[in-house]
Amino acid sequence: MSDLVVLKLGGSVITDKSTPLSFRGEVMARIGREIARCWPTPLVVVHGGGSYGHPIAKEYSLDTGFREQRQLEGFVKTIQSMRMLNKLVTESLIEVGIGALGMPASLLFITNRDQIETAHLDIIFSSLDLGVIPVTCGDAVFDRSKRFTILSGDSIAVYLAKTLKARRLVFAVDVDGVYHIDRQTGRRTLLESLTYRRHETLLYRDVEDVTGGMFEKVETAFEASRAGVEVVLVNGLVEGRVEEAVKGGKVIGTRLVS
Ligand code: IP8
Repeated sequence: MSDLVVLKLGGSVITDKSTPLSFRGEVMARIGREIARCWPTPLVVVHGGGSYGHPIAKEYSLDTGFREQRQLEGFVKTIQSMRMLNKLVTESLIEVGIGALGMPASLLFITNRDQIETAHLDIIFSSLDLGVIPVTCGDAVFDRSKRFTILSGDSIAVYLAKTLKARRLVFAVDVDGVYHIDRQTGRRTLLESLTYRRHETLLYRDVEDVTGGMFEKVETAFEASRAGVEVVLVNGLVEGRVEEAVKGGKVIGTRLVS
């Protein structure tokens, strides 16, 4: 187990999902400053698609794989759009003095039926070796069976945390963590820790993207937890939580318990 931390920045944290192509520059700058204070923790940053990825991916049904010629336009447009967002995220980190290198997932991963089959990790290893933070993202990628698909940032973050044997995986989301919702009263209680059993019984009420909502996120995150990675979900919109979670401190959020 290394000291590596994988940080997944949710698309709903770094973009405004109600408006296409709206980057939350101030939020990202603040998260950048928090990351800078975590130095010298080795870190890999993965971000979601938010308003740069999901609207186009949905419009062209990219998650279904190749069905018609028209989708190719959506495939390349999604990749272009995610490159723009990846560049903005990487630039925000560089602006606060962090050595960061953007590397869109379309050039790193090939999937087979949505599962990562080939991963070009050399670039990630070399970056980490040099003390440069790799910054990748959910993306449209080639798929051996479906021709292409959408690979979520969550799947990438979990894959990297497991493969690189990270100590910790932090999900920065736009809520405080996972909630228990009382079926009768509708009252929500934040769960500080969450077992898989409990997760299966919870009500998850959120809008689903092409890559799924909170249920899918937690489901995927448990794969890392089962592999021995500490997993915590925190609110990336609240100052200080990303920093504390990356450092492994006590923070408001939900920890997964395997
Ligand atoms: O926002 C999906 O990544 P996610 C990326 O992490 C695209 O689910 C291109 C929709």
